[in-house]
Amino acid sequence: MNPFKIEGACQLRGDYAQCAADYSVRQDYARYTEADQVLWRRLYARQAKLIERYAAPEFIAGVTALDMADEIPRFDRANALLARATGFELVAVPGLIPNEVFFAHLAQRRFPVSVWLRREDEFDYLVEPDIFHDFFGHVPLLSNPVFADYLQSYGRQGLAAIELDAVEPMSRLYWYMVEFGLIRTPQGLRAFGSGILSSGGETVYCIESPEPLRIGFDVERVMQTAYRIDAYQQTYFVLDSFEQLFSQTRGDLRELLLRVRKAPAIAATQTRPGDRIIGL
Ligand code: HBI
Ligand code: FE
Repeated sequence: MNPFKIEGACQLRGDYAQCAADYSVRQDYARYTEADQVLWRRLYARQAKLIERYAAPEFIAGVTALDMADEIPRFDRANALLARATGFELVAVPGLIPNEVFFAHLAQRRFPVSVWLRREDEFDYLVEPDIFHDFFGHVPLLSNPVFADYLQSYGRQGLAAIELDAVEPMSRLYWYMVEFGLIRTPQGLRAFGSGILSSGGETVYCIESPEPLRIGFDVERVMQTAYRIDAYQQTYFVLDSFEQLFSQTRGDLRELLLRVRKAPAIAATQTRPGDRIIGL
């Protein structure tokens, strides 16, 4: 039962044969090999060194609380912590799942986490989200109350966007915030996006490189901006706070979605009058 193909990939990696109607599966911990555990520890060690300097404090706090350095995390243990922190619950899934199922999980404060781990030769890059991208990249911020509320609200908005045939603007919002978002802190720019913080190279690049554009967050501008999935981002959007993200997106987005859905996309290499360009 393969939900959908991602462009270019002939077949999704995960095993969809056993999943339930909501695409959930069991995290069969016994299936992880010692080689998987060694690879997990190497991936974790690489990112743990980088996040002190480059990650948002709220992300670092989540990583510390989840205590995942020594072995591939057990979802039931993480769920006990998340239940106390924000009421979010992890759902084990075989990999990417259809938008409407993904949105429905978020709308019920459930976050889908892939169960399989990448191969050794994918240490630096892989196309589909594996357990390291999903757990190390996404789960820490599920312990932050404002971000948790934002994700649930995003799920609800995503379900409404399907009815309006306006999923693309919602996917861009997810991409530029949840996957590749930056945030200003008293110590300077920091990353909170999962696509960044699960990647060794992009964690440094997004803060240090003079190449990419860094533009102050504006929900309509983000929804109109195209993105690429196979290279470092050419534009990053920068929050002043997580409250800003939540407050700009919690209302009724219908009107905005219909407006953006018809507007031409803005290339990730372009700026627009009114952009708040943020320097290094
Ligand atoms: N499925 N498991 C999983 N993880 C994702 O991050 C995910 C997904 N399906 C759809 C999706 N993301 C994107 O289309 C989001 O923009 C919704
Ligand atoms: Fe992700």
